[in-house]
Amino acid sequence: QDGEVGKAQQAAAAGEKAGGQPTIFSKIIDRTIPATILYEDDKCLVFRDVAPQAPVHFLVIPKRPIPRISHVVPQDTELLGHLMVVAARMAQAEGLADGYRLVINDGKHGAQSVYHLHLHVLGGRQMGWPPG
Ligand code: DGP
Repeated sequence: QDGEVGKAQQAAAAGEKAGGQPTIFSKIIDRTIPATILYEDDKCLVFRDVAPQAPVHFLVIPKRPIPRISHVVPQDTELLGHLMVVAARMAQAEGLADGYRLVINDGKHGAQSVYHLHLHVLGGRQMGWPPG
């Protein structure tokens, strides 16, 4: 597999082996590597995607490194709700009044490439359906 899906599949294989090791997103949280940060609070961080797939494309991540959505437990309910509320507020702040897409990729088939849970918020253009 070439391209993004191929990369995601390789990352999935590596992610399974690494078993919850810190990812590049931990380094963004602790400012070891730079990112364009849009919002931060005690539970989450919002920053622009380095490879935007739409005119507006940012990520909402929990500071606690949950590896993937399929690993969440009932105790994560409040945190997950918080991420959704922040995503919606930030979409409004970014001017996405005509709508937007929220995406969570999970695992190999979901083409997840970074094993630190993140919500993608994409907007500023017409989206298609179904996604690829
Ligand atoms: P996913 O395929 O759902 O795991 O998406 C991971 C996203 O993370 C992808 O859209 C590119 C983005 N990304 C990867 N590395 C970095 C980075 O170092 N900085 C930023 N800002 N985004 C990154």
